[in-house]
Amino acid sequence: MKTIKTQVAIIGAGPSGLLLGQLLHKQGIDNIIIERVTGDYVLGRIRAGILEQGFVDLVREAGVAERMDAEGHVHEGVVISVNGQDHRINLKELTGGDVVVCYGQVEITRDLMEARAAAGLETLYEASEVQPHDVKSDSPYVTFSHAGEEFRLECDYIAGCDGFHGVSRQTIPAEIRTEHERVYPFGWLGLLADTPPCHEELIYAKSERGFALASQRSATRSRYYIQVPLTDKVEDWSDEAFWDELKKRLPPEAAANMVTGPSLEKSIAPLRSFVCEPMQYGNLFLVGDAAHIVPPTGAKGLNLAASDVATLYKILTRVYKQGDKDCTSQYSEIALRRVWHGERFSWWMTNMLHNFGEEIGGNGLDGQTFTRFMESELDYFLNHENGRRVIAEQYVGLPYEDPK
Ligand code: FAS
Ligand code: PHB
Repeated sequence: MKTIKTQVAIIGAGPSGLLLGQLLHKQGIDNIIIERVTGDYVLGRIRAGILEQGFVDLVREAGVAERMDAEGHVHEGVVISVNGQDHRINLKELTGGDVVVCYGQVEITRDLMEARAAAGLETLYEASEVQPHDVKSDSPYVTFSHAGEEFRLECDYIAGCDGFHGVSRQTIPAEIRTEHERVYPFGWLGLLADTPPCHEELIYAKSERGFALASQRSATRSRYYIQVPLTDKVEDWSDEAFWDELKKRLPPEAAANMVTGPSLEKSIAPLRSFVCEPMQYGNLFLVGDAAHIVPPTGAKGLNLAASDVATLYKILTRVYKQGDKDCTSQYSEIALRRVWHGERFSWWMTNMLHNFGEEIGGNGLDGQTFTRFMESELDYFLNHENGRRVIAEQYVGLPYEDPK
């Protein structure tokens, strides 16, 4: 077994791991990333598209914002449509200036990968049997296989950035972990196409037929979703059937502007709310999807990963720059406070905008009664400025919290 050393071992080269690695590098903190698949495989995942202000600022602090600033689209508002009636949430006006940026997760990940390679930082792709050890000690380490060789990576801290199906969360003993979960009775069928967006801003549409979302990646590339039953398979949906259903759910003007085309990618994602507490165990810190999952209705998944990264980055910088090791104990509490705000907002938006059919949608109500309660809630929040402000503040993202 070959022994190598670093200060921070990062498991996972998704956006969490790459962004953390870049920020630590900027502070002169040595880190190595261990990734299970190839870089191309990571880039092949079509995921998020909306960046909160805090995420944008963090990418700039990491020194990787050039393409995002050049190609990302600033969105000052977002539309919530209810049975064809549009309600524009003026994000900038209601939050005193905050906005969101439309720039794909794939692009952010690509930019971070390129910056890491340019800085000559080590990312070990196609690693296997990755396993954290002695995380409660001051000398934790990670073992793994890579290119036919066995490795022991000795470090001070381990950042578990390895997503929902990773190894890090399982390293926290089951008797220590509390896991909260809500699995929704429907999924999202997503389609990516090289067609111009049907509207300049995003449209979250609630209709009698179910939820739909009109999003975008650029002026020439669109991203759309429709709510589908969990029993649906992606092969059940031809491109034509998707476009027809999408037009029936979006407001009339957007449907009329719709430019259809062949799908570049089409997939069904299940929706769940999930939180693991605590988000740390000894010198192991869970970051991003390794610790929490949200339904994408609030555009929070990637953005909550970013706020975890910001918290851990600030704490580790204090450890190495000021010798303040004790501040590591604050990570889980600070991260979870913002995670739960994002979880609640995403759960709330999902409840208000989807049709629950017969499923018991929560509070012991049958689906149709629950849906009626939620329609009334949505009606109140959309038709009162204070209600729109609540949505706007959460959508642009609550402020990040600094360690004490
Ligand atoms: P990731 O899962 O992205 O990355 C984890 C990395 O760890 C992966 O590269 C994986 O290969 C690696 N890994 C796993 N196990 C390992 C092991 N044992 N050893 C080494 N490496 C290991 N969020 C939004 O904000 N908006 C959206 O619209 C949205 N849509 C989504 C659609 C889908 C289908 C999915 C699945 C997620 C979506 N998300 C969305 C959430 C998503 O963007 C995540 O929040 C984001 O990828 C989180 O990044 P990471 O925490 O880096 O986790
Ligand atoms: C996307 O563009 O993929 C997207 C945007 C906003 C969401 C969910 C997904 O809430």
